[in-house]
Amino acid sequence: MLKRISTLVVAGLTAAALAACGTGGSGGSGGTEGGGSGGDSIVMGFSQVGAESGWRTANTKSVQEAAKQAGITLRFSDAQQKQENQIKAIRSYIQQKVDVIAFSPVVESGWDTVLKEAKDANIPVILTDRAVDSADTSLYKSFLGSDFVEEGKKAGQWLVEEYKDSSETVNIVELQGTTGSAPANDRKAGFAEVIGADQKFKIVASQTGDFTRAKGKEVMDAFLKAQPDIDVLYAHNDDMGLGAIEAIEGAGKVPGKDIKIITVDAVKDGMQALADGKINYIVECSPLLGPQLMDLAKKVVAGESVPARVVTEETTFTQEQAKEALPSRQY
Ligand code: GYE
Repeated sequence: MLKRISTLVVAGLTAAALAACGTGGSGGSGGTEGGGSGGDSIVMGFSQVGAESGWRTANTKSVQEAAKQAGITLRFSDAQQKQENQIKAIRSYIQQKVDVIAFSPVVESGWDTVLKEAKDANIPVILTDRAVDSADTSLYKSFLGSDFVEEGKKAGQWLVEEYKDSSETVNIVELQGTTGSAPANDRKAGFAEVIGADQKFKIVASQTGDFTRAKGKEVMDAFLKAQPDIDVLYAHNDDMGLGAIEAIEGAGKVPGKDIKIITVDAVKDGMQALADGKINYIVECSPLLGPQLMDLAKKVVAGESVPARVVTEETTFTQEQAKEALPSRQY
């Protein structure tokens, strides 16, 4: 009983905090809902990972704009890359009896309890962008997002092609995304699988840069000090790659030439660096998930069945392709 009361108090406080600092959607602290279609619009609670990268900023914008467009009232919260904040936010949405909960899980593990609470409250959950590793897939209705293993493989395939005529050892350093996150796990695995077929590829150092520019620079600085001979950097996102470029230039080396760089995302800043020759190849990961998410939400709330998995369509970019694509790049 005590536990239950304290849970309610925490949830209540979180709800107040969310209403006070929420950036999107209804913005109100209760009472009548905003949203396009009057009082009875669908209310979605959305727990975002954070604001760690250009990708994330574009994703947040896409979700907020698509909600407005669809007449869905959005209650938005930013978890600042902390799972405990996401769990609090989800509990708060359950207390608020929202119609649907969507979230991008910062890490893969540890969601079963809170997802079970949502299910018991009959509130459907949609995973967006990142996956959970729950064995019970009935805990959520759908997972909308990229195939991160495939992205890692595409990065590896470019490297294999780039070095196909060389038999010398290729020393690779890897900047991983947030530890335990689906994109970090899968981009690492896909890449390792492809390059693992040829012994000449060696990952000499691999560490997390938490998907941020600052951490990417810091870890690359350390790599450069510890590793005398780096041929390639594989960064799990553009932002870490951009931070690493600063470190490489600071060490008097030329990014894109002395050290070849492969990243994932293809946000504007990354594409600019690719067009400028500082990055060699980018695997696209689309953040524009908002419209598909709102479609799924409407169906789920209406009780219609939806596909368990919706995979985002993506491409890759060379330096030449980046120059062409940049002027019309949306994010
Ligand atoms: O690649 C990275 C962001 O989950 C796909 O998260 C997303 C990743 C994206 O911080 O830039």
